[in-house]
Amino acid sequence: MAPASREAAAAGVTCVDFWCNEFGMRARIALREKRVPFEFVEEDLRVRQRSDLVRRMNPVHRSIPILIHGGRPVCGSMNIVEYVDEVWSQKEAGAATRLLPADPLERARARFWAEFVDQKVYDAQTRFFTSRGEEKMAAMAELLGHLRRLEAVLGNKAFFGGDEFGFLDVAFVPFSAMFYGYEQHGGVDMEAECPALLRWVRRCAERESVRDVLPSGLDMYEIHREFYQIE
Ligand SMILES: N[C@@H](CCC(=O)N[C@@H](CS)C(=O)NCC(=O)O)C(=O)O
Repeated sequence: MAPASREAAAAGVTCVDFWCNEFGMRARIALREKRVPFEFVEEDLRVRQRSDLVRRMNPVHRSIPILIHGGRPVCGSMNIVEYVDEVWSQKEAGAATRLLPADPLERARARFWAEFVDQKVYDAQTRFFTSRGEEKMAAMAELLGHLRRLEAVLGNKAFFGGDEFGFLDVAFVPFSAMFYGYEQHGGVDMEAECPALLRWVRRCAERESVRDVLPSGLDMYEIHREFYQIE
């Protein structure tokens, strides 16, 4: 493990992740929103075998991201976001207050749509990248359908929860790094297909937390080509 910065050591927070992991980006955005110093330990997903650290800290799934706080692991990206939101709930200078809405109904809705991203969007995106021919085109159409549904949830609001950047924005914004790949690989014009989502992406990108974490569309596309062996 690389030596931690003094601040990260003081906070006792480590995030084990790979730079282009959509799930892990959520954890890192949440930590940055809350101004929590943390050590980043890279787990290279291009290497098949998971490290001893991952196998020890997440023996059930052996997946990343993993947040290690005071030596104890928290696994599952949205679980990590909720944990960070609860533990660092005090307003630090310039930090986000709560990522989850205060209202129970709004909280339930935010969790519902975050799960929709994990199940529907991620699944269609994976099929889009891994399939060929008609199957690929069907996956793209399905993916666009899911994105339009999310666009309807966003409506005229600045962010999914209203005026403030919050839980569902954190859950979904990492996927926007793939939009360039959808265009290059699926031949769609994202601006024309989902204009409101694209405005939301630009709004999110004004945030330091998002800019610091999200890779460029080109870098994401290149690594997906490598992962999925796309010519
Ligand atoms: N539901 C999990 C999904 C995490 C996940 O699937 N991570 C993948 C990378 S996208 C992983 O670590 N896979 C381990 C491997 O490929 O060996 C979460 O939200 O954290």
